[in-house]
Amino acid sequence: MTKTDIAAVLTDIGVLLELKGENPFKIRAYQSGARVLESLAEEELAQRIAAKTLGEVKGLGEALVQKITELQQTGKLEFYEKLKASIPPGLVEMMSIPGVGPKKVKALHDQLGIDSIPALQQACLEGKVAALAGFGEKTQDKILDGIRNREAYGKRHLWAEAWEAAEPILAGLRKLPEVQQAEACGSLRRKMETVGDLDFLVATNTPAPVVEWFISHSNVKEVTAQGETKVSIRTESGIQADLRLVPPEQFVFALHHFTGSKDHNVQMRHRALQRGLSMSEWGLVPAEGEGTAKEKAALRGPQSDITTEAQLFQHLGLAFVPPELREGLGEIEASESGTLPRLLEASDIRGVFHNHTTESDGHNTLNEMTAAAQALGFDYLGIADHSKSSVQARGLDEKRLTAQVAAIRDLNASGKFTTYVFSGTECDILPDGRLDFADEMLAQLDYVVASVHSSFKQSREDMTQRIVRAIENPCVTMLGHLTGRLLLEREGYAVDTEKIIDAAIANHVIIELNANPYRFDMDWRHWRKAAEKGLLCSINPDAHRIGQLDYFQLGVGVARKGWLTKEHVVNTRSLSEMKKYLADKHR
Ligand code: DGT
Ligand code: CA
Ligand code: CA
Ligand code: ZN
Repeated sequence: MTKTDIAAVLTDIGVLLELKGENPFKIRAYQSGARVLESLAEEELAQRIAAKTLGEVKGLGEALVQKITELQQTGKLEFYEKLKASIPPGLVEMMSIPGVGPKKVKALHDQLGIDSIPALQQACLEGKVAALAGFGEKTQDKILDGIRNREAYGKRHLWAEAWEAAEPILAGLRKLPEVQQAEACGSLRRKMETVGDLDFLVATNTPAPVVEWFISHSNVKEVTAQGETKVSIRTESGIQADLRLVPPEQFVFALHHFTGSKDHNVQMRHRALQRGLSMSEWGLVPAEGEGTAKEKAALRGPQSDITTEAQLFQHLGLAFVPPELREGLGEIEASESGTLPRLLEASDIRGVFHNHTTESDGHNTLNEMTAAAQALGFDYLGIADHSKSSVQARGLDEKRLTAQVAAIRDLNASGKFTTYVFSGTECDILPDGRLDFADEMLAQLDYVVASVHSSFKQSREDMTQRIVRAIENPCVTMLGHLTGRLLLEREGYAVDTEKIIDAAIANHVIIELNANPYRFDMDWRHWRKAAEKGLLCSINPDAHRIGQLDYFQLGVGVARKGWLTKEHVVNTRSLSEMKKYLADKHR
């Protein structure tokens, strides 16, 4: 465990003890112990534990030293586990309501027997909470509000929603004359599929006016924490946003630190230590000598030789690691050995497959979709409306599909658009793995996306077999949304991903990276290995209206996160290459 993790446990113990109404001195010992620990350098903690000199640090008594050592060496603490087990989980949960701390929870529990959020809500509605000493009407209203907002605020957010909230804030920060540099860090910068909170970082010598703007710009619902160099707000849409303000010379170190991920940072710090350096949000300083990293960075003054992340990596003998790859999943090793991939870029995409029109459940006509694709500069557009079994999506039967094929042929012949249209289908994979159309029908199309849209509850084995059977059909060009997941809404159906990937490679079937922000399916975690084995990816917006063709850009972000290069992605190919690929597959 790192000192930050250990400090968090100590803080937590303090809170739990307070909930139990323990002796205030004991509680304070844990609280201040956590602070003392935070101020130690990571390497100092390890050194002192090894040398058994942790007790010499002011503020760490015998009992704390023993507990910190246990945590550092085993990652666990029996005292803590027992303490947690002795407290109803509902009490801890109640503290997630703004303004409700351990003292209030204890009072509510002792005097009204409240041990959960629903019970608390009920008591508030009955006016019992206002009647308690130290509470009152105002507090009761605030608690009720907090409970109502909890659901909206407590959850994670789709990357696209987070970006929508972040973009205007970032632009606003960059416009301020006091701001030299501003960046959004954290999971947003790393392009995680969901984002917990936004992390903004600003380089400035005069933080006050920047803080002032940040807490009062148009999207702020509530200021949740405010200091001189760190503030947090909640936006109207319910997203929490942190802003940190650092002097310009510290910016690059803070940028790297707050971009994370935690795992990446841990590995980078370790690498720095091997080179006798201590790496932190404050700077890169010699590891030995007196003082914390912060103090050393302050003493040393501006580190003018490192002003970009590329230089920071270079200082540790590494090539620049794109933020999307910073998950501690081998990117540092690849960077060291010069084998980092040259990641896919949005400008590499030449066209997109898997798009719907008004023929099935889309909102725009073939003409409108083609015009929009042309406006995006695409060389080709693939139409793949639903097949007849998807009744709720007005899936096409053979007759309507045949008519659509003819309409697309005519459109291409008309010379109306420079964008070439491929005719396809998003063909349902029936519960037994057969396709919704016979081969004779499918053979008239340029390509086939095969997708599961029914019988989601099949066993993992049946579902896997079902999909593999579809993949083995020579008419299938690509597999649609592998798991059918809807992020933050619906788990995907259970499948043996490995097996499906292998079947796709063996049968020359592409797997889609569905770029709809709710899907991002197949998950980025599978792509690196799959692509190394030879799997081809298609980045598919699954657009149901013209504006959604743009989703391909989100898909590129996810593909980058999955270590994909231009060569791994089929729709980076030119129109003639694409025509040839599809014709070959048909044969
Ligand atoms: P999120 O907000 O849950 O989607 O995920 P992140 O990655 O944005 O995490 P967040 O907002 O808690 O912190 C932003 C970055 O700051 C994180 O990616 C790495 C850095 N960081 C925060 N806490 C720690 C920590 O305890 N240890 C280390 N090494 N880095 C941390
Ligand atoms: Ca974050
Ligand atoms: Ca954060
Ligand atoms: Zn679909």
